[in-house]
Amino acid sequence: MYSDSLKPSISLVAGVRQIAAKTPVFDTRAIQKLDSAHYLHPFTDFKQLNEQGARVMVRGEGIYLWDSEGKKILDGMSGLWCVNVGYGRTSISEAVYKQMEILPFYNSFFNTTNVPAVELAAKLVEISPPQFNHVFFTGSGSEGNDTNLRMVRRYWDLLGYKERHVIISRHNAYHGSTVAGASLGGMEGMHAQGGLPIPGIEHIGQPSYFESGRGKTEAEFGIEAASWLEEKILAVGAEKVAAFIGEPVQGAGGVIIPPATYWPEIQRICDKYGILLIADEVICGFGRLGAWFGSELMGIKPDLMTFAKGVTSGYLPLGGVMVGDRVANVLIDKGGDFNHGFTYSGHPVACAAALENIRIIEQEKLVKKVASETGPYLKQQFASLAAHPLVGYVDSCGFMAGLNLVKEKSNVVHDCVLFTPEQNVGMICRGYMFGNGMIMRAVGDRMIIAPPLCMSVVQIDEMIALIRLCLDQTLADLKQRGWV
Ligand code: PXG
Repeated sequence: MYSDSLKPSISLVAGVRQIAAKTPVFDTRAIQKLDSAHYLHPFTDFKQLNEQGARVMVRGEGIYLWDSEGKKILDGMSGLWCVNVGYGRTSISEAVYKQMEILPFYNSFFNTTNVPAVELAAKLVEISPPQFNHVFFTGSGSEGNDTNLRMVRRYWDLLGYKERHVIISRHNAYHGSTVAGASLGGMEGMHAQGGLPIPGIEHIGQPSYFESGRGKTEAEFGIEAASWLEEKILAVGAEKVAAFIGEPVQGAGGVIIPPATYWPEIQRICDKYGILLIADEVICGFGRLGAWFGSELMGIKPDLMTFAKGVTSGYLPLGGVMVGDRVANVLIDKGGDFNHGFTYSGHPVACAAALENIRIIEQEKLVKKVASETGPYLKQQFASLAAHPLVGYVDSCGFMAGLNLVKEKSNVVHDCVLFTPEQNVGMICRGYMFGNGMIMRAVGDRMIIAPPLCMSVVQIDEMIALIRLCLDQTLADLKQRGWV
């Protein structure tokens, strides 16, 4: 339990909205000190964080968070792309508590199973595209992509194609932080540490119109970006290529939304060479793009789909792979033992959380809302930010959106004058966002959001007003520095 100095007490701070009366108040400095002393955070410069002290989040409700200082924050990133139904859903906590009381754990090895895992498998099959009738559970998205790597190689081995082991992915993709996940991903900073990628993984360019589409229409660029896959297949040798993996919309890479022509062309190329298509739906799944899965929106028919995050809205760790009939039938009919799995595959409590989370998404029609009500409204409002003097390019897809900060605007997107990476303008802007109680991420100079799917039209207005205010403050700051 808490040491005395960390014990929560009830906030009675004047001026904090009524809802914050429930927010426990902690001794921030004491927690930061302990945090620095013992906790190594993910993707963090430890020394720098220790000097500055971590922000301590203590409570969440709907689309809002409160930190240990009682500050209310609008979470434009759904935690880490995952809290799709928003914070504070007591029905999920109740489902979890109930399952913990009945059966907190049992494994799915040695011919055993548990009721929530079975029910969830059936539910996932129900909401997935028709080619999916099976699921393999993991504890995270990274483990899901490790599973993909082993599964596609096993699939081709079983069919007698021992050479077909190469998986093609994209630069700036994010597929996780395990050795296979980081190798499949295309993050240079990750590859630079630990001798990655592992052999048998190749990367092609990402379909970023803003970065690479100069002189072309979006439609033309989509076809060109897909052609890089065919070039790579021919360079590697088609007989060696097992699969292509991609996020329908790249998340961590900076909300890279491909032109509408891109994914159908990728599908055509995969089909032409008989290559398996893996959609990494860890961010795009569970309604984020206004469909249960991003693949449906992009018009593709993947053989495997990785999921995690939104499956439980992040309330408990859970991930997995939806396994299409093409792969499942071979594994089942010819496979014998598949020597792969995790202690927490099909964890009953995580599965109970997922079932209740999906029930909420269905009951509140969140997928439909994002498709036809709040999603289009967010698109329209977010697009209005393009009028701001700092904003050179804006795009969005469902509840994922991004804008590029530029030094000088131009009607021709590719003629915008950019800031230098050293100026770190995205981080300056992010600082104003945090300062004003708004979580908006910076990926370079691209500012991105992926809000909870339960966000209302009124809350979208509140968020856009906050973003606009922060853009104004960033502009004033940059003017003062003489950068614009
Ligand atoms: N695939 C995709 C598309 C992801 O976004 C993973 C796999 C790995 O999932 P796990 O559950 O193993 O983390 C992710 C995770 C960021 C950020 O900075 C994004 C993720 C994780 C950490 C940071 O945007 N996405």
